[in-house]
Amino acid sequence: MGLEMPSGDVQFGTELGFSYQHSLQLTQDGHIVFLDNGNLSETLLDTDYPTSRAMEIAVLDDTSAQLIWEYNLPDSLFGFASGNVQKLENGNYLVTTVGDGGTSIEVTEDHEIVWEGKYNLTLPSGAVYRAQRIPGLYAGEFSLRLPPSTNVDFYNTLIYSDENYSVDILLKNESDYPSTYQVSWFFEQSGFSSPLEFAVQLEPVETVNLSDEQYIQPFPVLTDGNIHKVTFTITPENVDHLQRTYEFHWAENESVAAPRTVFPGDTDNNGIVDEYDILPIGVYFHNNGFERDSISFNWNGTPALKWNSEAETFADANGDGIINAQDVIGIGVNWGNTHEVSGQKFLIDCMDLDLINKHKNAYLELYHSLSGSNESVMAMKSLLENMLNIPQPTEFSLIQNYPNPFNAETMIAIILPMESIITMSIFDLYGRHVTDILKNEYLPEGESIIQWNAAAHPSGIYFCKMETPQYQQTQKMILLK
Ligand SMILES: [Ca+2]
Ligand SMILES: [Ca+2]
Repeated sequence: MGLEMPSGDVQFGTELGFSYQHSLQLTQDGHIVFLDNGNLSETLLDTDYPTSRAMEIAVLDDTSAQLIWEYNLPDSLFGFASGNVQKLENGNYLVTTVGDGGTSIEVTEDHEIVWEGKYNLTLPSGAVYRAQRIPGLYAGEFSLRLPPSTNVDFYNTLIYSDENYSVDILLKNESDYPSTYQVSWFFEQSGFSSPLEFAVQLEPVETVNLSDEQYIQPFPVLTDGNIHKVTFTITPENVDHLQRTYEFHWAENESVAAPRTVFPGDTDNNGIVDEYDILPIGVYFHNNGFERDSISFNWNGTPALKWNSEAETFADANGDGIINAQDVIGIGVNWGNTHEVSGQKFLIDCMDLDLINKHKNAYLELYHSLSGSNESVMAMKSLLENMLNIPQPTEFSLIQNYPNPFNAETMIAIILPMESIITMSIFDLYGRHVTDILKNEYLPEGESIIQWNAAAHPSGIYFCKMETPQYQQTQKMILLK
């Protein structure tokens, strides 16, 4: 526009004297910012060398514009083509030129260069076209700062030193964009059955305390002698891959937080693995607690987080976080092993009838889970038989199935005076062999329950025949569909 246009259509602006122009930015106040490549500046503006310029103009009306700001680039940064100017939020200008291998400079209103970037490109193979400063590549980045506390570094357990037990959980937007974060948090053992969720909107670098009233209120800091586990999952909206989960435990003091040492199978922690170690498993049957790092019966002192009831910590022999019949295996595996006792013993009195009766069903389930005839199994069985007054079978018996008549599933009980090899077959009313439910299988001494699903067979009378090398017996059953 420094010259008359051949078309004759452009009637104004020639006094600005620019020659070749690249890229326009419309600013928020309606001005136009652009780069004048300045190829003809020596002619039009009488410069000493071809001079590229950054310019900001205000268009006043259809026929007039006003120069707001301009900046002449030094000789070395002359850019004959490409380049652009971006007015930044701070009021400075980012000027980009192909000059000197490609250069961006940030220039203040007063023409001071406050930042420079070199692209080191060589024509013709490489040249900078335009450059834009953006707030950041990663929208939604964040950090979560956990409460100030003493970290005992065991399963990420924090100890509260603050006598008010106040808790700050600080979420910071680490990106340069306003971001919304979905927060899902879960406080185990607090009575919440599922994670609680809410959203937080944060400006760039803004920090909020998630413990504040509008988010989590009140944050449940408990001083009940237990370790509490807290899980936070933060998901920036629309940036799911940045989702992170934070887990930590907290305890009110060192003695609660300190690791307990579990020898798998010594469930009462009295220093020896014997039949009495089945007793805590019955008392704490199906209770849940903290898992250990690995599930193992290795006879090592394994550090474990204290469970709510400390005794339970030792009853979970394998460390999977639940107390069940699996943990009895640890007694068998480590039978007779001893260790030096540290900490409290948690002996269960097998003569305490109230306690034993209260957990009778658990003990019966454990009793029936015991199979085999090695020393540990025999000793535990004998202990439980005495405790629970379980009569020892002296005879073989095939008990009438239940339910009967049935549709289409029924249960058949077998009682054996010793471990035996069993075949159990079904015959129809005409004596034709229908199926084998058991074929030469070993069953333990005592009672076993066998299920038969007759869905594939028609209604009618069937006979169930149990055979062992020493004994056989048949029962009649009615399938009614
Ligand atoms: Ca023991
Ligand atoms: Ca377990």
